[in-house]
Amino acid sequence: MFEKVLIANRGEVALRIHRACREMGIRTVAVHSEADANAMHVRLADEAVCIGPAKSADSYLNKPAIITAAHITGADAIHPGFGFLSENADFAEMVEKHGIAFIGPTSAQMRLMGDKITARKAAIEAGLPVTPGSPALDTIEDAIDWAEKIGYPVIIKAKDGGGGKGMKIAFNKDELNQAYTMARAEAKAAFTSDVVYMEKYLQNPRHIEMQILADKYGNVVHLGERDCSIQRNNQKVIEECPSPALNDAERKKIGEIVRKAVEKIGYTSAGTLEFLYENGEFYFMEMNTRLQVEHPITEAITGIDLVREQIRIASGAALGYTQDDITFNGHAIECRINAEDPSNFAPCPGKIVEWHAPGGLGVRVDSEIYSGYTIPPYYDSMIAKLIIHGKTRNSALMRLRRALEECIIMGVKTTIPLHQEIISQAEYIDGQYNIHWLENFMEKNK
Ligand code: MV4
Repeated sequence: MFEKVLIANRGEVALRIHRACREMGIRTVAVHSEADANAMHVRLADEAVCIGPAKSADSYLNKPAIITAAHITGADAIHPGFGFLSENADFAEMVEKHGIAFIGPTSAQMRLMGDKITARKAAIEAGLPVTPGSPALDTIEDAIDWAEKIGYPVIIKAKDGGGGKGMKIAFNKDELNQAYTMARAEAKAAFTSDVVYMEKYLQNPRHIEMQILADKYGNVVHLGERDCSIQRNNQKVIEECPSPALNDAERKKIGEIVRKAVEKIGYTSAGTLEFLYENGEFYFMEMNTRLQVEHPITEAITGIDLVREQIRIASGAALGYTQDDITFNGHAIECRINAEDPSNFAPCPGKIVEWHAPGGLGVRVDSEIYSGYTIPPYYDSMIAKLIIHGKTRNSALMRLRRALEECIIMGVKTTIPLHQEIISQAEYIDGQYNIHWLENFMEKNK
């Protein structure tokens, strides 16, 4: 087992990783930018190394600085968290080459599943359901041929795209030319490659993702699904598990398909397979080869500490349990609380004058903020995650409503009112929503 883990991240996930290490008797190294010198995980870690100025490019994305910090502190493993370098295969490779363990998949697995076209190919070969789609489209003629084969509407995506950038939809042949040309132009401007491909466009899907854990001996388990459809601008706002749209038979079926596919791919560590779900059918979209922001809701219903399991797997331990040992209890919902103006989502950094966290049975708050803490303007605006667990979805919703009322943050505007608004809507309460629901709701209530 590792003696010392360097946490190559900041904010609530850095504290989350520190906590898992602490409970495992592993010492921690916090790396931080000059702007994060007063962060809680920096204070709690056994050692702290300043790796650069506030700008992420010069600190949290500074590969040599992070690896040097690992060497001078004698860390034998690095946990990348999520975001930043967590899915950067070059970084994972550099870490491996420096004889330090990377807590995550191998760089080769990251490359295979991180590229949308190779991931789609690997998914098909591993038996995962995908949307009808095309290979790379070199010319508009290719696009026209493939659109005829697939059937309109179609969506054109950039190979290196992500988070909805560079996607264009065509409902008929007249719209295809512009969609293809715009997608390529945007891809060329925004990404390294301007390669684009096409899929059948699903008009009102849900976004359901499956959590898996795989060790280095071929053991794979799935930890159920998370419904992440409540989102805006490709930013998740509320996530829940289990999904209100799935019954136990569907959960079991897709779970087994995913488990077998991950075995075939030979993936190791924690991973998440993202699907679009429409009319009872799953369509593989992409795989996230990292721990995800919303992992705590899966922890709430399975009782499994995902960061602990990532560390155990990276250290060469076997899972020690099989799918039959995994049980799902109750219902969990996560609200991402951002320091943003809820009327326009403008980031709202600044000093937190007063912070009172909610508590009680089934209430978890993952956050690094404290009274007197100043939220820096350099990083993303998420400042806390409220994770609620209850026996049923309704009891979880009642508890969430109570916990949001108890959550006091003075000094900065937050998205708490938005969460209170969403969970009071009948369609949300009935679980009847898809990926467009929140944007439509906000449009109607502007
Ligand atoms: C799609 C789709 C509909 N049909 N692919 C958005 C970013 C990336 N994850 C892929 N995305 C989508 N791909 C097909 N064939 C709709 C989306 C999409 C979306 C997916 C999940 C969560 C939120 C979304 C918001 C807009 C579009």
